[in-house]
Amino acid sequence: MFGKLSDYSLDGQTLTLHYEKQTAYLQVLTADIINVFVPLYTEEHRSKAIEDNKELPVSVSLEKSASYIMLTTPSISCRIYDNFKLDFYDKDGTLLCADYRGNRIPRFQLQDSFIEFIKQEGHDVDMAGSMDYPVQSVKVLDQDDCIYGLGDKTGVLNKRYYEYENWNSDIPDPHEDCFKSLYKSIPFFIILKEKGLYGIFYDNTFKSYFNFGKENNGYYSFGSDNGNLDYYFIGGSSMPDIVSNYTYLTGRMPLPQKWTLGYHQSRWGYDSEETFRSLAENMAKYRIPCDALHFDIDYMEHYKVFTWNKERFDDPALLLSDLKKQGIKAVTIIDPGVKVEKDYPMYEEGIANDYFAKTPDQSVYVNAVWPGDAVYPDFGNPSVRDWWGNHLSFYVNLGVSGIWNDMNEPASFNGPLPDDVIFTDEDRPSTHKEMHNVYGHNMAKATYEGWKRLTGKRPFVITRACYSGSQKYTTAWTGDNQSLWTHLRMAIPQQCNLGLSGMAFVGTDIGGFGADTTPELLIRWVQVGCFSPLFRNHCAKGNMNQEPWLFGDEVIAIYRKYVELRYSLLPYFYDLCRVCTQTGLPVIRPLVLHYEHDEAVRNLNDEFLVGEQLLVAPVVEQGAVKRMVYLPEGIWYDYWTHKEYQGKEYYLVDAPLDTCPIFVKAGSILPKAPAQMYVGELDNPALILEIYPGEGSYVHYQDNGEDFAYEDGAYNEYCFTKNAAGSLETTMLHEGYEKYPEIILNYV
Ligand code: MIG
Repeated sequence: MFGKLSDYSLDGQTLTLHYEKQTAYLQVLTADIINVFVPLYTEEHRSKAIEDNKELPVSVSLEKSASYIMLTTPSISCRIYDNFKLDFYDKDGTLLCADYRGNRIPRFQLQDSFIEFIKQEGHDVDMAGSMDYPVQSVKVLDQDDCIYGLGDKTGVLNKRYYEYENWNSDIPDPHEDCFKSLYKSIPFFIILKEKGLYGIFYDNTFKSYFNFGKENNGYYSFGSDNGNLDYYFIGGSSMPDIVSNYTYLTGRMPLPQKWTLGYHQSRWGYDSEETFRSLAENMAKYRIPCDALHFDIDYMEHYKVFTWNKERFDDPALLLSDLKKQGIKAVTIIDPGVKVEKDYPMYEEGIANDYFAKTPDQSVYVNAVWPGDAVYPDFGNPSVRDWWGNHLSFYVNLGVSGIWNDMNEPASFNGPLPDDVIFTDEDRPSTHKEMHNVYGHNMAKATYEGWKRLTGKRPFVITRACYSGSQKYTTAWTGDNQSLWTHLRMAIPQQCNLGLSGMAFVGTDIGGFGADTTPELLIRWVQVGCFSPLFRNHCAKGNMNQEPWLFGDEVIAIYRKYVELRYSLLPYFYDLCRVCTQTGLPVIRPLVLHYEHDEAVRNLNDEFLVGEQLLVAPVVEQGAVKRMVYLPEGIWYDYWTHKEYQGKEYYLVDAPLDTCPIFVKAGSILPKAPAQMYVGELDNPALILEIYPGEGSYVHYQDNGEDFAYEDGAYNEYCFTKNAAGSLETTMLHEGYEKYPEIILNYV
């Protein structure tokens, strides 16, 4: 396709390659990261995920040999051949990633006549045929390669042998393992090899396709209908290194407000002041710690965003301030769709300023969502983002503490928007086809930036749809799951892969959104969900309510136990968020992230790590009261009983309904807090350190948990180290905030 390499030149860290039929570029960004760019669509990258210039000065050399030229950085080298075939090597000369040179050989093909025949019975014929796209790359797969990442896709942790698409989709049907897309588009994956590993970030916002060995076991491919061939080869010496490098490029989650790590109660259908008051009363009555109640679309007037229903809410500002006295913050939903209605300010202002998406003939594009006929703010336009962000003052002034963005795939009641609807890409007109996958991203960016301007606090934004890099602006939930055991199981690999893909602050609807939960399912779900950064029970209108007190004393007691567990571990969760801001490593981690050489964890779907110190092996099978647990190398302690286990072994452990098996790594120093009903109930409480046998050290972070004063040094950083005699030494790495009145040492 490209022909022979006729000429090339290295300018700084960018290599320009002139082929007979095409010009291409390789840019060395860091020792580990090389961008591959073929301007098939625009001359520039126009990335939504990568915002600043990420090129760091590194030494780059170029050598010529008979059949290729070789670009070398301190860590990787790339051999460049005719026809734009590229092979990447690590610095020891091990081939990591080779372009595939052979013919495409689909594993199976069906005759057209037979396809028509089986379609008659209603089968969805899923051809594993050759995926040939105008923009694509096909690379060699080795026998043992495992593939991780790709955001919120359903199914198992290791994506090898499966195929996926990136097209943000609102799918209310039960999410199945075979779904190709869900709400999010995160075109980043990690290939873990028998020897070595690397990541690929394919920065293309058009509908994209990923075939990880389904077409043929010998190669994988990624491609799109349109856009540039623009991808980053990401090297690194370990999985954490690759995740760090990817988040160096696309950004890391900012430090959250501490209360956002508390418990959130939600339901679509909480629709009046009395409902919210009685929820708060029940939280107190049943002693369930709680930091937030969520206001779903029912708080609005006729589903008009930036309005509040006066009939069902006498005085929202008073309600919110009363809730706050009890420590409970309000999070309100905001959908993108703006109701078409004369004299409705959001509509009128948007029309007057030309802020909504247009049809190709330049009239305002109208579709239907909750408020009926609605128009779509053109969030790719910076002025629209400012306008939207400024209007958030409506919520700030009422006392709202966080914003939850829904329906921002964007969704409609009439299926996908047409490809040719006109949206803006910053300073140029674009189309829905190109901007669809970044609509949620741009909405989140508008929300984050507006909230920060208005409040000076760390914004709390939740989104359903997003793109790579959205972690800089928003947390996310996994959308409309259902009260099904399969969906509880799915929550683990889904959150692990989101974390590997940069989205560290995530959660699932605890108890399940659609369908009806059961007492047992709710309990097993809270045992998993209490480890998600976003810890929220949410369910759909029309289904059984799932507040914990509706299921009797046993459920309340067990539910409370896990909410309390979470509150006791809040300092640990907050530390993990701090670590994430610095390294990009997620809070919830698949075991393979830290034990990549252990084959037993490469396909492990029902256990996860919280940071490096905790391993959670929840029960995700109905009726099970024991389960098999795999512990990786090292010594581990049962969190509840302190029983010692030797790693690299399988164990059958007890897990009655009130027990979620949790293991603590030897040498751990777990920071804990005394019991509270909400974050900040106790003014500067003591820090408790739970100290496990074995050598170890731990860095702990402390600040006011709310604003940006830490950026000017208003924080403490402690390093706790256990010496050989077992006693603890504390070093202050940084001092800039009021210290703990007391640090309590609990030796296990
Ligand atoms: O079409 O706002 O995923 O969490 O409760 C349903 C109502 C719209 C979908 C979200 C869900 C939310 C619901 N929304």
